Amino acid sequence: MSDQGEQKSFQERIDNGETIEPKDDMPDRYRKQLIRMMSQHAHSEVVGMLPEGNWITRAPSLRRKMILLSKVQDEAGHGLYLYSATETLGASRQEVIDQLLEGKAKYSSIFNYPTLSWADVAVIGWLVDGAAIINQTMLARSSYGPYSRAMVRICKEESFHKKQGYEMVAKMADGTPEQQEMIQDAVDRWWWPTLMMFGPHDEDSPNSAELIKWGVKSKTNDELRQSFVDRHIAEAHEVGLEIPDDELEYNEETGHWEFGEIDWDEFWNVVKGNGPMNKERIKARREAHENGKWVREAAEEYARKQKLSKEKAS
Ligand code: BYC
Repeated sequence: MSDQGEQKSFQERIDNGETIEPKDDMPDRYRKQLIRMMSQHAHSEVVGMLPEGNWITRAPSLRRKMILLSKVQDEAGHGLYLYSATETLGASRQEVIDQLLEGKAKYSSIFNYPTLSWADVAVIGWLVDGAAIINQTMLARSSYGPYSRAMVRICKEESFHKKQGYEMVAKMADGTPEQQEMIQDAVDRWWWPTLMMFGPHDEDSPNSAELIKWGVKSKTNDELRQSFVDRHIAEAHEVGLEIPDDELEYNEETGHWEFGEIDWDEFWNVVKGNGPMNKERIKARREAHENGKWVREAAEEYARKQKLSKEKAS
């Protein structure tokens, strides 16, 4: 779409709240932005299985193990929806996965932190899935049909993920002194990295204005971060947990919590690949990809045979 008139009518469609579908004309830049964002999102879901997956074999009860197994499987499913949705834009699954395995693709910074205790599983469900829901509820109204429809399904599952996390957080916060210490320690370690999930401040976010203009996002990074803070501080206080921020203060006038500054050097360091677990995460994905090679080959062979037998029959 190079013609200015076409670009204008595309913008009108967006402004009228129409959904853009894969075969519709769209500006190259819209397509590129979506491939960038959706593939990063797909990678985040798949890499995001690793921190919690670390605890599957050590879950403290059968019930907790079943919940965790099902949650981690859900994240794999989210990755599949999102890789499929990205394919509708003409980016092959192979191409985007190769970028991840070569260490060239971004994925959410949050998954480059280690899960040191069982309490981290609870806090990931509560905070990380809680942050994801706030962001993804907005994306469920995104202008690109396949992305928004994937988000509707994903949000339903994320909502269960958050509930199971918060239930576990509440239980530990009401448990033995050791359990209370464990859960507070996990909150102390995950709070700030979770705030980083929402991305840089609006003035430092090169993509936000364009994504908002095209109806992909409808809120800015800072607006979403504020919603997260307001909601989760109330939930923390309800179960007697402290938020590790000395500057936290409720502003009666705005009705919002004011909070301290994020360590942006830490954020960019993690995004650039130098976080505590970046190398391990990519190594684990490469190994999983290599171990799954026979499945991909078998599926391709099956599809080839099906095609041959259909051709013979016709
Ligand atoms: N980490 O211009 P900006 C889950 C990058 S998984 C890494 O504001 P944008 C779950 C950004 O990509 C779901 N990189 O970008 C799974 C850009 O770089 P490029 C996680 C980040 O796109 C398992 C640059 O910084 N959710 O829920 O407007 C277990 C400038 O940023 C980050 C998603 O993936 C970051 N945190 O906004 C449990 C949501 N932040 O590409 C749970 C989908 C920024 O220009 N994505 N960058 O080189 C989004 O909503 C948006 O892309 C972002 C960034 C808010 C992340």
